[in-house]
Parts: sequence; C-alpha cells; structure tokens
Amino acid sequence: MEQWMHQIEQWVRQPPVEQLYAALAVLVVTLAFFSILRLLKPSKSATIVLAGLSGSGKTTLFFQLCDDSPHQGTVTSMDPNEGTFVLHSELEKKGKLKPVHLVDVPGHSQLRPKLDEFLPHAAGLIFVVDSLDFLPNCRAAAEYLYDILTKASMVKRKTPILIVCNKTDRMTAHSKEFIKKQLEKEIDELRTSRNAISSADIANEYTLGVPGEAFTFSQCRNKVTIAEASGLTGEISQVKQFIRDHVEP
Ligand SMILES: Nc1nc2c(ncn2[C@@H]2O[C@H](COP(=O)(O)OP(=O)(O)O)[C@@H](O)[C@H]2O)c(=O)[nH]1
Ligand SMILES: [Mg+2]
Repeated sequence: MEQWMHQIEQWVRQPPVEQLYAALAVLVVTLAFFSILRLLKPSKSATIVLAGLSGSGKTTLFFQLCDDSPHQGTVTSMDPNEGTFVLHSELEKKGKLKPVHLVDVPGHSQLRPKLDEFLPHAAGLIFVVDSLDFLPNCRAAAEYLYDILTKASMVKRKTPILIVCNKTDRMTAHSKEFIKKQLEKEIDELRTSRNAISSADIANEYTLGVPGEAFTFSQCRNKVTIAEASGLTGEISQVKQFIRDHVEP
C-alpha cells in the first residue's frame, strides 16, 4: 500500500508534459471507441421499394418522385431503377432531409426475384396498381401481392405497404374502394387454393388472414393502406406522405 502511495505521489510530481500526453491518449482512445460504436450501430433503413405489374406505372412514378417529370417513353423496364435522393418536392424545404433510397423493381415475372434483394431492408413497399386496366389484371396483381404479403422478409419486419391505385387522371379509372374489395376477394380465393397445394412447390412462407373469415387487408400483420395517385400528372401527395412517414427526415 505504501509503495503504491509512493508511486502515485511520484506520478503526480512528474513534469506536466507527460501527464498531458497521458490525458491526450485517453481522450483519443475514448473518441475512437465511440466513433466505432456509431459505425456499428445500424442506421434506420431509408429504402422504399416500388413493386407492381408491368405497365402499372412504377417507372413513371419513380421519375416523378425523383425529378418531377414523368420521363415518358425514355426508359425500359429491364433492370431495377435505383436512386438515392431527396424527393424533388422537398428540395426547397429548409433544414437537412434524409435522402430516400428508391428502387423500382420491374413487374416482369422473371425479374421479380430481384425483390428479395431489397425487401429485407425496406422501410416500406409501394404496390402500384393500374386502375384503368384493372379488371383484366386483377388476378395477376392479387397473386403478386399475395406473394409479397406472405414473404418472411415482409411479415417478420412488418414492413408497411401502400397500395397505390394509379392513373386516376382518367375518368374511367376504378375507385380505390372497388380495387381494394376486388383484391381482397381474389386473395381470399388464392388463400384457399394455395393452402390446398400446401407442401407442393409454391411454398409461401407465411399464411394470410384469419381462418374461417373472408380475407381483408386489416387482418394482415403488415399495415396495408390504399391510396389514389396519378404518376403521369404528378398527383402523388399520398405517395410522398407515405415515404416521409417511413423514412425519417
Ligand atoms: N393515364 C395515365 N397513364 C400512366 C400513368 N402512369 C403511367 N402511365 C402510363 O402507363 C404506361 C406504363 O408506365 P410505366 O411507368 O412504364 O409502368 P411500369 O411498367 O410499371 O414501370 C406508360 O405508357 C405510361 O405513360 C398515370 O398516372 N396516368
Ligand atoms: Mg418500369
């Protein structure tokens, strides 16, 4: 004990330069420790995925969000369009806004597996439906949506979904209430037929809804909301709201 006291005494009497070095070293190590901790902490996801059948208007919506123009006819749908940007309409807003990482996944069935790359870290999914040409595509849209709603990557993380009834700029577009009812009806039928196949090759990872009750989106573990929009004319306020609700500013 005495020896210790002696050592401490000696240390205190050391010239101040050495003590300063020691203090600096402690400071540097502490700062390094906290910055490594910050790097390791996962930051909240800012990825929003656009999905839906080919022709529903995903790419038009993508460019409308990106730079406020529909880029008509200038893009093909073979690769996912991907970009990280502050929404065009928010550019004038003061303060720092977190950029959104937006991915437009082509609806072509061979390219759909691309979805699995993005879903495990998506903050939200926007499912675009063509409300003009809805009836002939209703079954296919419901199947695609069913596959999304039963993916483990979606259910486990409870990724919120916005179903966008697009092309409402046209008089003949179906209402979102009608589209919601039809999709629920189709998914209800799919649920029965797919459960019957059960262990066959189409293995959906989760089951949907409440057994014995007609399917509604409110039964989903994911929050599903329905909105109307027109990517062509830029009436997309509900889409922008959804993105901002799930990508923190
Ligand atoms: N009337 C109307 N047409 C649209 C709208 N959005 C897209 N379209 C048209 O629908 C077609 C398919 O659009 P596109 O964005 O390529 O769809 P994607 O295959 O889902 O990427 C194009 O001819 C677009 O001009 C819309 O809001 N209203
Ligand atoms: Mg496209």
